[in-house]
Amino acid sequence: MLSQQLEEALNKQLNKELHSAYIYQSMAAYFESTDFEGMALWMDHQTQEEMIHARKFYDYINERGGRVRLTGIEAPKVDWDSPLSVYQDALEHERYITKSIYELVDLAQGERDHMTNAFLQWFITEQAEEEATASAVISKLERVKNSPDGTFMMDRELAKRPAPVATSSAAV
Ligand code: OFO
Repeated sequence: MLSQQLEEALNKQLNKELHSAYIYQSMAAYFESTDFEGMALWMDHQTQEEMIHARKFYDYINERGGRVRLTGIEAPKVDWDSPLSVYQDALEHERYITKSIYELVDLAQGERDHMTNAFLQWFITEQAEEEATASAVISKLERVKNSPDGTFMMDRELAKRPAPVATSSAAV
């Protein structure tokens, strides 16, 4: 059984994951509007990944006898100056999510809730990957930022990102 404090914190994280999906879908829409179809697809796949994250929290709260409570999702930003600024925002958002996961881990460890602590370890590994992926795209976009041809080639490269595959529900 989850403590009330942990149940609330996990619900907040579930909302943040849905918000992440919303942010990435808005980034995809921006890329659609500026004809960067590869980056739009990349962001669509990132959106799907965030929905998988949200689902893991949803299933875990239920599995531990908690109650999922969905709340309103904050409206995302809709416009950017360039592909580079989109990915910079993505990295900043991922760093914020990493911090949020760390706080959850601290809470679970403080309560000696080893199951929740174990559940959250998957997200720590995932956050390392999410930050590294966004950083790698930023480095490349920085190199080609004054070259329309280079940016177009990046768009084609980013189109190769495969769709995510859900592993299992809460018990990754
Ligand atoms: Fe982007 O990792 Fe979840 O939120």
